[in-house]
Amino acid sequence: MEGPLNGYNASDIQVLEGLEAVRKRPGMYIGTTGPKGLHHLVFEIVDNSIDEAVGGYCNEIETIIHEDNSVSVCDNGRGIPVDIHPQMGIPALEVIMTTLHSGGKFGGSGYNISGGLHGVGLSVVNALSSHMEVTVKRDGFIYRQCYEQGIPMGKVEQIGTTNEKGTVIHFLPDPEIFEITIFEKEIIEQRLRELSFLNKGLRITLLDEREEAPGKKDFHYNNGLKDFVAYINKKKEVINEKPIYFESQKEDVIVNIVIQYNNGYNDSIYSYANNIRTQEGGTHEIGFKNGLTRVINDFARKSNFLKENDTNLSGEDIREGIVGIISVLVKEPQFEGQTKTKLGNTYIRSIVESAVFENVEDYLNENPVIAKKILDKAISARRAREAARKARELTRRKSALESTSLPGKLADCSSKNAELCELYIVEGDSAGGSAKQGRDRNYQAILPLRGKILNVQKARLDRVLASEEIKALITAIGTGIDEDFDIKKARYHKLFIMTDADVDGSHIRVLLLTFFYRYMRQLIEEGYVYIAQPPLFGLKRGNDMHYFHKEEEMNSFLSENKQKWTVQRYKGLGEMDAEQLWDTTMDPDNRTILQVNIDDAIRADEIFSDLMGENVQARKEFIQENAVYATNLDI
Ligand code: 0RA
Repeated sequence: MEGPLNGYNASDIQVLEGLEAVRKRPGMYIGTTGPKGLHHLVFEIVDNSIDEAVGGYCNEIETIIHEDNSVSVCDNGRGIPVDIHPQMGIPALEVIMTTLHSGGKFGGSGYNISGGLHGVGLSVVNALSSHMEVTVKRDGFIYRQCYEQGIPMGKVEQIGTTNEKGTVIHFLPDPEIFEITIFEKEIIEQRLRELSFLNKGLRITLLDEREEAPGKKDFHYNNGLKDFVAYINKKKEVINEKPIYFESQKEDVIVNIVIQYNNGYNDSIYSYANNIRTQEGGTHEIGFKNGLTRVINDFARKSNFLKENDTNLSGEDIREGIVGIISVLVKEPQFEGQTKTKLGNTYIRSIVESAVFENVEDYLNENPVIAKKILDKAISARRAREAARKARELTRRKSALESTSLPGKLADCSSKNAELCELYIVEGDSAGGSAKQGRDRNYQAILPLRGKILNVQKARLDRVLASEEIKALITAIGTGIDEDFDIKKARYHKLFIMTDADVDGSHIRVLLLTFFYRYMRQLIEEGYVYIAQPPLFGLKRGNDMHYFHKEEEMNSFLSENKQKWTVQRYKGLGEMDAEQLWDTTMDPDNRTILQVNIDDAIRADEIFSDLMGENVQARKEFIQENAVYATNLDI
């Protein structure tokens, strides 16, 4: 075969055209060239190894982030085939690495794992890497091929012998393509942990060689989804210690489900199709919900919990406090929806629904004491929901009667153009006063909050709606909450949480974020929510004033400017006057703000349980490094 290094032939040209298309429009294949797209490369490679594991050919996957931010993924699967591809006349390995094969995949389990978000393959990662190297151990030999920007730098070579098997893929993302080429360990770790929960028995390891003292993290769960649910509920009080768990297979469809209730009020349903998180739900999730609602009502009637004249429990009542994980494997998954994370195959619904019905029914019959607890919870959820509905109707009627019933404490801005308007939610009346004086009243509104707001993690909606602080917040923002929420009604497109830089301030901030996350999530998803960053230190010399967010920054300034400065340390917003607050924290030209983004629901749940639960140490640790859920915008 004539390689690209020594003259082109027809298949080389095809390859080059394919790679060029990927490099020209990377967004089409991996979504973005930002951090999300960068990490997608790792997941794409890992997914191929996962596919080997799903097929039963591999039980170990090693991931390494190297010092130069290149990544290696190593598995003990069958190894990518190296025999000559009959049509292309070159080794299958080279075909797999360099061509955008659409449709049917080579080998694997038959459950196409990489059918997810973008459905790209190894060749896409290759095209977007400045350097890539694949090592295959197979049939007694070790083979290797290297590539630059997807182009082979020579043929597949036999470089040694071995009695092992497997594949190692090492790649360095191309800085010409990506805005940033630094991997975040936590993002990779999160996904690897999730994958190992979803594939029980599989061992996945992660080593970050950039760390000072690198240590291998090992994810290996022999109980799969049962371990997953225990992980999610680890800080919660559970109602059924022994989770409801089953695996079933009908036709080609493999269904794995776990259910465990906690004493909270949220429902947390995590669904997966072929190991891909189906954020937008789909037929498997609908089948799950239908099956569960049917079986619980059925059981409640048979056991005389619901009397003849009682209406059925609603799905929502039945799901209060539930953590449910649904994982299905489907031969030809159809992914739909805006982000292609909604499973579309219609026949899946009834398969999951009847599996849930049968298996949950058995569980309830075998565990009558737990069954009673679950029914009690659903019935009290129903009662609370009734009360909340009445409370909500009351607020609806009230706002219909007095249409300009904005809260008295709100100092609104004069502009009515919501896109330009900003709401500062400020801790305490005194800081609220400074903010009111310092603001630009054209587009900045101030809402002072007094003291702690209610912890919505621990209260049902009826109590949430009874809180004055929360009512003021809801009316000021204008969107309504929960089922009534409508982002188009937002009166401001930027909401700033401005609290003191102390533990109370952090706590209030987290309470507000929890409230937004539970009842106005779209505000967070659409990037409306920010955290204001007042400085912690000020240096003063005559009229010269410098502000700092970090002590180190102040110290390095001091060592470069060895005059005599008066140091001010701001413990609370109240210590700054109106002008200082404007200059440092509210003036769009000078302020530093953090945009809140929470894309991972499991991580978010974990964070909020840490923060809102009883674990004080976890809370402290989190507060000290709360940049985890915020992106520094430095505007
Ligand atoms: C094509 C065919 C076969 C395996 C693979 C690809 C394969 C790909 C990757 C990617 C990462 N690790 C991998 N492991 C295997 C099946 C070959 C056979 O039938 O032996």
